[in-house]
Amino acid sequence: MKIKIFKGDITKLKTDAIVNAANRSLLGGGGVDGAIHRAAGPELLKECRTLNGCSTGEAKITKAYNLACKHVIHTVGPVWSGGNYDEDQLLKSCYKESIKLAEKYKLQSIAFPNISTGVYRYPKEEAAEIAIKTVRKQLAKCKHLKELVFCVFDDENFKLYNELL
Ligand code: AR6
Repeated sequence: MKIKIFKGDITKLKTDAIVNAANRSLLGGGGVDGAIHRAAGPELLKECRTLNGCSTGEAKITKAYNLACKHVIHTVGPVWSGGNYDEDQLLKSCYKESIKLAEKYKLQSIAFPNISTGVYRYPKEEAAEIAIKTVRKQLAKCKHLKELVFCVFDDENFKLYNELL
């Protein structure tokens, strides 16, 4: 089992799945969500419309259309509201449920963005600690997944993931 760090645009990755930090509507937005929808093309939005949204902490899978990967796993991270609204449990659940879905589809590789650390304002260090701890625990239960990429976009997350891993 390999855990890697990639700095750059997640839409360029050729892993079996890339994870989208979406919102509950699953109908697109800014940040990584906007980049994924732009690169995948309008068919992705069409499929997302059939999913009836997604609760915070849950995950849903679609095809990847014009992207280089095979599937997009859409998960909805918590909005940071100070830390007393189960944000940690909800963020943990995003990583766990996305890995469970990848495993259910027998995928061998998956790439995660730094869920909730952009528009949703989750403190980056705490988010990185939760992400790393949760994926390590969940990967130990997987038969198919062989590679997990943390796709970092900004310098602060790049530094944090390098230190913590
Ligand atoms: N590739 C990889 N990471 C990226 C990319 C990219 N192309 N673009 C941004 N990031 P955010 P959230 C990083 O705001 O905080 C959307 O509008 C970014 O630097 O995309 O979970 C959704 O529709 C940050 O580290 O997601 C929701 O409404 C990380 O991705 C809301 O934003 C997450 O930042 C979700 O907010």
